[in-house]
Amino acid sequence: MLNYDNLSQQDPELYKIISEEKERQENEIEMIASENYVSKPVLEAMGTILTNKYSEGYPKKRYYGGNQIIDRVEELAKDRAKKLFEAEHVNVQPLSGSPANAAVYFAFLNPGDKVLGLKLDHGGHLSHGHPVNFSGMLYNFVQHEVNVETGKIDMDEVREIAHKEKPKMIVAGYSAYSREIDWQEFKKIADEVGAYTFADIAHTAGLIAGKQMNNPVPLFDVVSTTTHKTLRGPRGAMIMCKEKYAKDIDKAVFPGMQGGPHDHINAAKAVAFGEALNPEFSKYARQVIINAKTLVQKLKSLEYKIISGGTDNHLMVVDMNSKNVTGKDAEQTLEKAGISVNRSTIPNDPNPPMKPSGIRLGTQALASRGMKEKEIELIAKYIDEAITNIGKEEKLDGIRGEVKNLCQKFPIPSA
Ligand code: DSN
Repeated sequence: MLNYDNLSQQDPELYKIISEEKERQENEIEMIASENYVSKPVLEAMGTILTNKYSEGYPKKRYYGGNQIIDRVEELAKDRAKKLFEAEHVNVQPLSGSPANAAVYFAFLNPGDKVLGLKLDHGGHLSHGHPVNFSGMLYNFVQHEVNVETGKIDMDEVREIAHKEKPKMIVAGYSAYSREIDWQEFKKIADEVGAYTFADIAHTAGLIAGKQMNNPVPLFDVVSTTTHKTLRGPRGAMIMCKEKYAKDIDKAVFPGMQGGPHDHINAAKAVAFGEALNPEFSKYARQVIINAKTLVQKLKSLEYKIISGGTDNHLMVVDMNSKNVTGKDAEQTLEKAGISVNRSTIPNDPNPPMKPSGIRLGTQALASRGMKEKEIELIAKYIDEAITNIGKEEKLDGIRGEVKNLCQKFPIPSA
């Protein structure tokens, strides 16, 4: 860990809690598809004095003095992001994924406008129109589903709904969908009905930056992403768009949605984008996908049902009905065995979201630790042993010990 001498002396109570979390991260397997480990340089940038500054506005157009150096931080983050994703314009100020998406809707839509997106229980995101979310409350979302048989997005259905509903915007890019997305076809459909194209690549940004998945940025009107998932940067987000929408997006983020940017986080974004521009990052992105495919294969051989039958990215949704276990029980059992996953709905889930039928697994954090196929096979075995021994505390403790031994051979990058 970085040097926390001052923190440990002044606030031993909090320092102890953080140390325990560090130990947990070091000794447990992280398979939540939206998490990762940042590098030490990213962590260092987040802990800098840049947090002391207020800088409402944009480089050279701030509402506060003393921003001549902060401007350079933000410009660096923007330039690197543009290069990484071939973007015409980038706004690096969004604080997180949902506010970034809110800013996109603010920029392109009026309340009540129609948007087409994927249903949450089919792999979509809350901010893609769920009724309990601001997106579903403010805008008129119509939603498509994945095909019942294949578990994949059915572009014929998307086209049919788009032609019938004539949405003003089509959103693609998901939180629990394991397949490549046909950005070209989405763009074609949007052009047919005169809709804006919006891609939310929060989950796959690192795999796109690492050149292992297709990039919607040159094609779509606007693209949002978080920076902390496969992209391995600090907690935060950004929006990329065509130059012609730059002003609208910037206005929607500030003053539309947010106050002052978090300059220490923008500095850490710059560091992470720099890391992602390094050719080594492609090797990581490639290994993430190899690991995910290996995990699918192994789990299938152990008779787990994988939604859509496989994966093209870092994640998969496992239908735990194939083992007569709920997603909640699977999540809690795996937690006891030292493996973090999250419960997940499956398409047309008969069970409620707090007790859904599936779990979602991701392999990006494992790849960041340097784990490869051999370790993934072992982890699949631990998962299966844990699920087979639900309720047997001693057995789960034993697996936890084996997990810890494995983890100690692969230190986390941020430690
Ligand atoms: N919480 C993120 C995820 O787990 O996918 C999305 O908001």
